[in-house]
Amino acid sequence: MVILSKPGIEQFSYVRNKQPAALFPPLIPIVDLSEPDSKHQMIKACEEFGFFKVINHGVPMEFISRLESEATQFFSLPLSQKEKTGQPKPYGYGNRRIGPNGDVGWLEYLLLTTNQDPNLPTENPDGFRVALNNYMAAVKKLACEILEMVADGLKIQPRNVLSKLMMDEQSDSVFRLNHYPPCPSSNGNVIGFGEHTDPQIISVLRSNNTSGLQISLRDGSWISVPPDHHSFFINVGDSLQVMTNGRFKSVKHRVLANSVKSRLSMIYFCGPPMSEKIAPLPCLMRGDQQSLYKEFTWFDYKTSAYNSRLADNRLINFEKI
Ligand code: GA4
Repeated sequence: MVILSKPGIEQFSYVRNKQPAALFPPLIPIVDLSEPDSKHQMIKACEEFGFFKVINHGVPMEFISRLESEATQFFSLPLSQKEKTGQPKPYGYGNRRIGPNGDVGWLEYLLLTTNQDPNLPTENPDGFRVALNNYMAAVKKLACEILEMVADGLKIQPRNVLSKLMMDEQSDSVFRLNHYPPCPSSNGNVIGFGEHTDPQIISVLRSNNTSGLQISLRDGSWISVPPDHHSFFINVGDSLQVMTNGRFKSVKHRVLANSVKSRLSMIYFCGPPMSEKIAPLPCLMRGDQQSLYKEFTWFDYKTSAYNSRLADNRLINFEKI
């Protein structure tokens, strides 16, 4: 059994004013990459939800299972061993504390940069490293494919205008393994990871078959995302919201702790190089349309994000008044 370090359960956040589940909640959009129409389905999903599920994604199941098993082994190590990874400043092993500004959640995690070999204090660090590299390479390829389909769907050229940011050697992408141990006293309302939007372009998430992920709809209501360990889930991040001048909206999401089962998720956050200007793509601007946002780089946005609390609206400081 995994014991999380302090703070104790009493210091955790709970979902307040939990609404009764809607009788007919909208279905999460599913994009089948093997279908000819998938790019249009993607655009619709990004506009309406900022979120969709991807099937027929081409990521080999063996890469997924291998990393899941390495991650499970890592999280089952004694706390003192896991802590040898170093604190997440910003990369390392984290337990309950999220980010530098006082947020806490019912989870432990490993936060890694995608272009440096991590320091892993396990018995077989090479096995874990190979599993991470295989998985990250396959998911990066999937992310690039999705970004190229988005460019096609938006009729923008060249089609690698977004994916090239990820292919760049300087791309500031981040990888995260989250482990949410069961929270027996939770009643399903303890916050595992508090509500937030992701600052990056898109995030590619895969989890085991334990529920917990919820997304917020445009009317502010929350819906649960049924888990599916064979599929990937894509979040539109704040940077893509800006690059589409608000046509896509970044999706607010959160994770609730499960009272019985462990949840394990793996997320690849697609970030641009630090010096990249984050601005509406000129080819998307019609006539005399103006940018809704001030000029800024990914470095500016990331710096501001790391000074914010999880639930803050981070884009508000970058909007033109
Ligand atoms: C949210 C998306 C990614 O998980 C992350 C998170 C980061 C962290 O956990 O250190 C942040 C959060 C995320 C946004 C606001 C700041 C920074 C925690 C936090 C309170 C790795 C990221 O890039 O931004």
